[in-house]
This record gives sequence, C-alpha cells and structure tokens, in this order.
Amino acid sequence: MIYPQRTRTRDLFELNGIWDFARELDQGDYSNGFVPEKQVAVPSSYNDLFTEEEFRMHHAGVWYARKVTMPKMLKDERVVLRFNSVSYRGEAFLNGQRLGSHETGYTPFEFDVTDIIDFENENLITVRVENILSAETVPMGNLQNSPEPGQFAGQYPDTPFDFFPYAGIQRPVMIYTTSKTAWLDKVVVTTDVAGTTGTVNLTGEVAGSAAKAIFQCLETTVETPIADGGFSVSFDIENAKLWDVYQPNLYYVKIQILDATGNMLDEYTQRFGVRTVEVKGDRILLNGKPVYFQGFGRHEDFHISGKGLNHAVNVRDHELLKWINANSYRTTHYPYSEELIQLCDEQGILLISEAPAVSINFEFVTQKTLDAHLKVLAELIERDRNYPSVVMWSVANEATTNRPESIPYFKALSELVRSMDATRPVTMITCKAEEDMVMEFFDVVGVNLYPGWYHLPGQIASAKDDLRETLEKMYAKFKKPILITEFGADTIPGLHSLPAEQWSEEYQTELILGLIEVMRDLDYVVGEHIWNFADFRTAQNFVRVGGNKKGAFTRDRQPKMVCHFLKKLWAEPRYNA
Ligand code: BDP
Repeated sequence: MIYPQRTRTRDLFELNGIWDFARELDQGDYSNGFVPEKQVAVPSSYNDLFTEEEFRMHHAGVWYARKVTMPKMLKDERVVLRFNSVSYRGEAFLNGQRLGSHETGYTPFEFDVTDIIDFENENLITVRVENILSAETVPMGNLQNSPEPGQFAGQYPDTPFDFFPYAGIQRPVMIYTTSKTAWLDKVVVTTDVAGTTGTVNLTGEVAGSAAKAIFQCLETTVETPIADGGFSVSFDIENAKLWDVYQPNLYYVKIQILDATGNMLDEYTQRFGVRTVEVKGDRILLNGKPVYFQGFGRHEDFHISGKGLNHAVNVRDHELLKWINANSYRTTHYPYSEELIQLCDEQGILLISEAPAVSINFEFVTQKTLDAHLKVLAELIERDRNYPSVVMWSVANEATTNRPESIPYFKALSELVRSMDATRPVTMITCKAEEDMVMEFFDVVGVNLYPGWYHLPGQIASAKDDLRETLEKMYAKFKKPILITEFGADTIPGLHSLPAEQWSEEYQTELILGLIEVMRDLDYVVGEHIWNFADFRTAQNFVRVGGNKKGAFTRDRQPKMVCHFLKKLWAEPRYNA
C-alpha cells in the first residue's frame, strides 16, 4: 500500500465532509442504508460533536453513510476505496456489498472496488465503526478486574490509559484510481552515506502485468525489467544534501511502470531524504553526529474534532515546536496521521513512531493480543518506513514488563521490526525502571519517570535525587543510552505559588528544569521529552480536572510559564558536534 497521489496515471479525490450517522439500535440491516439520527463530520472523532451522553459515549456500533457519483471518464480504471483511519474497528460496504474490515484504528486500509463501483448510478458507502476494546485488542481496554489497575482504576470509560478513547472515521476517506493493467503497489527506499555520496536503494512491487520500470531522480535515470512482480535498483547522488534537524533536504524519484512497447502504465513520485541513524555506544547518531532529543510526548487531540485530522492544528503545533526550539517528538501512543509525518519531513522534525500499544497488561495478554500487536506494528512500519523524519520505532508504552510472560512477547516484536527494517534503532518505553525484563531486545531505553508528581509530590529536591538514583541504577543494569520519554507535572494555567506547590506554573517550571539539570549531568542520557506538549482530554477520573494538564501549552495552544524557560534552554543544542 502506498500513500495515494494524483499523477498523470492516477486520479484521487477525498470523500471528506458531512456524512450521515446513526447508532446501531434496531433498524435491521444498516449496510444498505439507514435513517440518519445525526450528521457527522469526516474526518473527526464523533464523540465531542454531540451533546447527548448516549451519542458521545455510545458503546456499540455506529454507522456512517454517504453517496458518491463516479465521473464517467474514470470508468476504465481500477478504483480503490481507502480509509486512512477508522477507530477502533471499521467494516466497510459499497452498494450493500461487504468489502471487509480492519482493526487497530490508526493505520490505513483499502479495498479494490473496481467490480462493484457503479458508473451509471450513485454509489452508497456505509461503514460500521466500533470502539470496544478488550484483552485481545491493541490497545487493550475493559480490563475491569485488573489487579494492577494503577492510577486509572475504575475510570470512565474503562481504559488502562488516560487519554479519551475517541472513535470514528478520524482521517480522510479517499477514492483513487490506477490503470487496470499494472500499478505500483509497494516501494521501499533506504539510503546510505559514504563521504559526500548518498546511495539510494529502491525496491518495490508491481501488480498486474508490466515489463519494466524507469526511475528518474535529478540527472539520473535508471531502467530495470520487472521480474516476478518486483524491482530492485540503486543509484548515487553526488554531493548529497543530507536530511537533518531543521534542514529538511528532500529528494524526489519519479517511478514509471511501462509495458513491453514502452507505454506508460503508472507513474508515482516517491519523496525521500538521504540520512543515516544509528546507536553507537551511549549516543544516537544522526548522519554520524550525536543528536540529543529535546521535545515532547504528544497527542492528536483538540477541542470538538477530538483525534480527527486537523491540518490547522497540525501546522500551529509545528510552529510552536519551532518557536520553543524542540527538535523531536514521540507519536504517543499510536501512529499519527501520515499528513503530520509528511509535515515533519518537510520541516526537519525528528519522530519516534509508536505502535498503538499502550499499557499492555500481561495479566490478561493472550496469543490474540500478540497477533494484533504484530499485525499493527508491521502495518506501521510499512506505512512509515520511507519517511526520513521517522528515526526510531517504539514498539509499546508502559507494558507490565516486570513479568516473565513479557519476555517472549517483546522478543517477537523486536524480531519483527528488525526483519522489516534494519535502518533505524528500536525502543520500548518502560515505566518499570529497574524491574524491566525485556530491554535487552532494544537499542535505546525509553523511560517514563514521574518523581515530584506521582511520588515525592511537592518535593523537588528529593525528586531530583530520586531521578539520579533511578537513572544510575538503570544504566548500570542496561548499559544502553537512556531517553527520558515522559516526565512532568499537571499545571493549571494562571495558578501561581511561591514557594512552588503542585499544580502551579512555578512548580511545573521548577520541577521540569530541575529534572533536566540531573539528566544533563548524566552522559548516557540522550534526550528529554516532556509530558506533554499540550493539555488533552482524558477519560473521567478523580485525578483529572478537565483532562490531563501536564501540557507545556494549554489545550488551545497557549504557553504556560515553563515554555519561556524551555525556549531559552533549547536554543543551544546540548551537543555541538
Ligand atoms: C504515563 C502515561 C501517559 C499518561 C501519564 C500521566 O504514559 O499516557 O498521560 O502517565 O499520568 O504513565 O500524565
């Protein structure tokens, strides 16, 4: 699957806008159409669009529908219906015919509808969306009897994580076309650098029947026969301009698929960056130079649209990241929209791309959980592997990796990633600090630590000592670079306190700066990611007042006091290699 494009051989249009919406109650078969209860926006989460609790929290299937007319000039083409994300589970129908379904909400899925789409009449698309989590979904949910429920025990809705489990058709729905004879189905780009020369390696798959492929990049043209439905070519770029932090040098390779007589059957442009990432000793090297990660954990989250793709918010967020001198973020706790990752490519922001596996609880894990996890991890790597901004994979956040059952599970995840992509380091984010049993499978230790908040509340000096002690023990045990992937304090904007007390802007500022001082004193710490970039909506729970307030920015993206200090601190990179 490749990201859809409009080219000389492909058409593309988005089916975004207003769709019909109904809860699955008792209308019989909804797939052939239904009486709408509401109108709903696509893309968007549906939850915060509605005021009635029974819509916002509907805990069963909901249905989406819209009609589409196809332009006649496309009638000889292959037609594909694509969903960029339906959370958690989407089942799609076209003109009443079931196309298929997809689970784990944050990766795309598509259907070849060439034989079903009608060019004479209107077509009806219906989608059943369901957001019921269980011990066998990734992420997990509804684990009422968990003996290890932690701080999120008994919250509503019942998720073992705090962010609100928004649902719906949260990213664009697209129709695209290709030639019926042959089309590019997959392309993988990797790059190497030797001196000033960048080497570009391209492999891929072509479906249908084609004879050869031509690749054009700058002045270079390479031609290769298509053998067994695939190709593999390499070429050099002399004096390559490397993709780097805030230096988003991008290259484009035009791929043409041709038949034996030289007719062009497909054309697709693949963008890429020339860069390398590796872990050496206690450093992460980007293009051979050590890079220190300064930035945030985040959420796709905004008023009203929830987790729906919102280009304006994405652009604003990136402006703020640049303003505050951040160089990176982690796509906590699920794959973000591809459109956002493309923006990182265009702006030179480093990403740790995370699977939607948050709070995997080994009290409840079954083979089905692992299967779902492996499947979505493979889908994530397939989707994101060509984006230069993605510099590391994170396979999970805060699993109970102090239990022996976690060992074979994480071994399998690590092996899968390494078999698919040898060009990026892999991390796993633990909160089990010294007790973790699986870190041997990963290159970088990711750790979430909350001294001064969940323990040692109000005691910044002791929190600093505690952090130092924990990190020293972890390093002694793991002997790997450590990235602090979460730390911070809930903060009510406008609440002030001298001396600094919890919830005040002074406390957030002093705690974060104090903990960073400790991290920067330890040579093996390779980054500081504050939790969180902005405040976000959570499930209802007595520890949350109007959501999680650990944002450096408020939910409407205004800076709290800490931002002004971070902007200064981050103006100079920690390493000046
Ligand atoms: C961490 C989780 C994160 C939460 C955070 C918190 O990784 O998702 O939002 O705690 O409680 O453990 O603020």
